[in-house]
Amino acid sequence: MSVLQEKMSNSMSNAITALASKRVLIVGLGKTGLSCARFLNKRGIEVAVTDSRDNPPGLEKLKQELPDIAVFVGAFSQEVFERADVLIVSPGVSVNELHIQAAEARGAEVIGDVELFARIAEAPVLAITGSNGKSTVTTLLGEMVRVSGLNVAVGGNLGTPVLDLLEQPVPDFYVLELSSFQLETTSSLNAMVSTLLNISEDHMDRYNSLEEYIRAKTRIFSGNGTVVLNKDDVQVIKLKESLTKSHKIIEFTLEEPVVNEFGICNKDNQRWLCIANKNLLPVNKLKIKGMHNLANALAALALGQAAGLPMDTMLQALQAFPGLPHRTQWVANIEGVDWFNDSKATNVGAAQAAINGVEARQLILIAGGQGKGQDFSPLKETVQEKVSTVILLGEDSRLLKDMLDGSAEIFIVNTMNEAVNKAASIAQQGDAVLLSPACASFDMFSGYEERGNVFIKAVKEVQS
Ligand code: UMA
Ligand code: ADP
Repeated sequence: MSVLQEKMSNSMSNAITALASKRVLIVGLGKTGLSCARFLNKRGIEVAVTDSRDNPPGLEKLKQELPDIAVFVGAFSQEVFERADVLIVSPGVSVNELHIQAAEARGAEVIGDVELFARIAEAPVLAITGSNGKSTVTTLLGEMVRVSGLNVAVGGNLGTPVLDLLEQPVPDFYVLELSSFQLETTSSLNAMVSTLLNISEDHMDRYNSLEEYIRAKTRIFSGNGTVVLNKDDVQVIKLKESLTKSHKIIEFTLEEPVVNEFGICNKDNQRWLCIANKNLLPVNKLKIKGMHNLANALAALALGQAAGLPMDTMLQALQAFPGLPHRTQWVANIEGVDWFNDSKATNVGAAQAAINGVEARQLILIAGGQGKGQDFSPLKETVQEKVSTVILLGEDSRLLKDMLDGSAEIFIVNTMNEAVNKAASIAQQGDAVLLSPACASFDMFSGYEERGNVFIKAVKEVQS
């Protein structure tokens, strides 16, 4: 066994041994809960699992694969929580949940899967959070590592639970997308480089205030790694003061950058991505569009540079990156009208970015769904400036209509098909139709992917 392998297996066994004498309860049986149960069971740790739904998504698989594990479904029971020394809580379950609070008060340890991962992982972690752009930056940075000829494991909120990444051979880097929910239960991350891309209201049904949401996000900076900050975001840059002593900071901006910053320069009537006054790549070489995507590109370059990746391979990966589905994804041009699927825009900040990023004679916006308690008012000004018609659907369509009243022509419809047909009946050559809901999708769909796919299907029907 090499020294490195020995060190790795020591760290794995220390974290696991610490759990061996404890009664471990996994809270939540979705992707995360299932991955925790598999991971710990494989290493001989006895666990129990609980979920407050009667038939949680991971139940069938758990029963098939690990029939001996104790599972408690239906309303959370005090008795089950009382027996636990360590709670591994899924991101969808709030740590303010009464049973969790009570367990913590009597001395139980409350962690998440990312915390367990952090105690075990032996390769450096590059960590990304923010209200918007996380998945894009995470995927892009993962590509930059890969194109640089290194091994990378990419996961977290993006979809692959972090403990699953530990089942693969140890890579050169872990690139993790982390949500505020995941960060709430994480304290040992110590990322080599981390970033908080931006802050706009989201998940206000889970947090008591924007400050509480920001506090959860800033946990990504734990340790003493390099921090990448968005100079243009007032809420983000406010955090700089508290960080300067322990962290090296790199900033990015959509303005002209100064020393060591990444930004946008104008030269010979062209816009360039640059570092300080050095041009890196003309903006028109990028496949991903919109100012928000320039910010994402700059953030990824800054993260990659701090991780020691070569600039030339990073730029190669950036030029080739087509973007992710459901993020300002171009779907079709039908009789001169461009259709875009931005179903992943689940909050106002994301929708504003997409609306500002689409160029058209007139823009028709399809929005609505579950607002998650967020303040819709910042959307009004953006709609007034850029949007001619708004078509609303979903649970909070009335709330949105009241808020947007007077800023554009507004229609309320019942289904995505109706929304698409309405948009098709209004749009004229040179216009664009953008699905960018500013809301979660769970009132009508299984998630943003299904919502985007239903939209695409309806658009294709208009086309045929
Ligand atoms: N549950 C309870 N009681 C509750 C709430 C939830 O028992 O009060 C149970 C549910 O019944 C369900 C289980 O918890 O069975 C679901 O767990 P979960 O919501 O944590 O979902 P997972 O399937 O484990 O997926 C999670 C992330 N989900 C959330 O944060 C809500 C996934 O992010 C992530 O991809 C996955 O872990 C792997 O890391 C999704 C997401 O929507 C994409 N994230 C939010 C976002 O991006 O805005 C933060
Ligand atoms: P996240 O993983 O944080 O939800 P994504 O990369 O999946 O972020 O993008 C989701 C949506 O957020 C996009 O469809 C777009 O509307 C918007 N968006 C992406 N990047 C940014 C950014 N840097 N600033 C603001 N909005 C953004």
